[in-house]
Amino acid sequence: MLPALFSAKYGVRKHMLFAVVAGLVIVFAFLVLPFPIAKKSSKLTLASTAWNETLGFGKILYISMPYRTDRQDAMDLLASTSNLKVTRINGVDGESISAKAVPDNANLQPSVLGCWRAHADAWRYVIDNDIETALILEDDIDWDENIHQIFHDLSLQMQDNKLRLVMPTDHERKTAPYGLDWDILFMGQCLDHPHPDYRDLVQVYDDPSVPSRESIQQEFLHYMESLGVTGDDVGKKRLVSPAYGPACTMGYAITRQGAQRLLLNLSYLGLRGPVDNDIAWTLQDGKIRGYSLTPPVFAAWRVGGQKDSDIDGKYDPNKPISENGNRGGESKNLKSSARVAMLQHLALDNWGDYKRQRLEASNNADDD
Ligand SMILES: *[C@@H]1O[C@H](CO)[C@@H](O)[C@H](O)[C@H]1NC(C)=O
Ligand SMILES: CC(=O)N[C@H]1CO[C@H](CO)[C@@H](O)[C@@H]1O
Repeated sequence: MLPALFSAKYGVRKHMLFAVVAGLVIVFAFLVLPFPIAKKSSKLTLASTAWNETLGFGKILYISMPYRTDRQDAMDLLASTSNLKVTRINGVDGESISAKAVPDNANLQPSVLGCWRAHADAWRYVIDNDIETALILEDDIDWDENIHQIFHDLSLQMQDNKLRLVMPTDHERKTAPYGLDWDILFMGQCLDHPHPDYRDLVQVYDDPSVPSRESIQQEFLHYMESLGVTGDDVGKKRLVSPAYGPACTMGYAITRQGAQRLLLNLSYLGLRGPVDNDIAWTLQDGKIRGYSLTPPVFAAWRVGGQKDSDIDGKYDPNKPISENGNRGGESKNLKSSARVAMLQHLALDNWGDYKRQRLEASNNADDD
């Protein structure tokens, strides 16, 4: 009996000891692990959505004229080699737009109107499909092969963004890797200039995928300089700053509210010029809130010749259609072009591989 009694007593003590230790651990956890650690890890969790197929956005849309099947092949191929999923929005032939459907006071060439219409369709898609944020791309672009890492780093900045006017809501902290405090985020502009009174509003951060100074176009070097990024920082830092005069619509993100504001000011109320000009004017009027990323992360892919533009859909048979071809194409402001990387990733030397295998086998046979 004695041993049993002893072990029962010992068992009670063991349970008590366990309870005390567990209690201490819980108290310790509450005292010593306050919010910053939890916050940091939830920021990282949210940023990690940049590794998903839509870069942490609700959708990636791209605009392409229905007849540019060559560009659609290229976009789907490029996206697949970067583990991205893109959804096409059809480009619009301006001639097909009824005079009644043209916004008030828009006195524009059909091709310019068609370009506006395609973007307006993308904004509508965002609203109709209840998408919180979408990336909108044109079909002739390139990006860096480390695009997921670039957006992961951007997310950490945007979640903790000093350009914000109000603290992020719980909903934003949970679901919005880039925040929801903006209407439009320019990432493929061909130039921008800062608001003269707000040059202090800039978030500067390290990004190992920023190209060297030699690969950055003058307009962006000037832009960075006017915001105080000079010397050795050029080629190392990326900037988030308020968009004020961006041109080109190659790559930008919008929030649902951004889509509403764009449709309001650039359709319902009228249209004052080409879509990118009117977005810039609306930013200058202060009627939408936008940020720009500099250097931009989306760039035009250029092959030379008529393939580079879809302005009126027609082509001149007496002029070159493509001068350099995709192998000789180029894009600017990128450190490591995904289009160039794609050629290497998919390169194969099938018969060479068989030949090497055979050689190896016969060498091994000789050794035996
Ligand atoms: C990627 O993450 C975002 C943010 O969480 C989400 O809205 C989107 O649906 C995700 N995309 C995919 C393809 O899962
Ligand atoms: C086309 C159009 O009417 N745009 C308007 C957008 O909003 C600003 C500010 O309200 C107006 O000045 C523009 O005319």
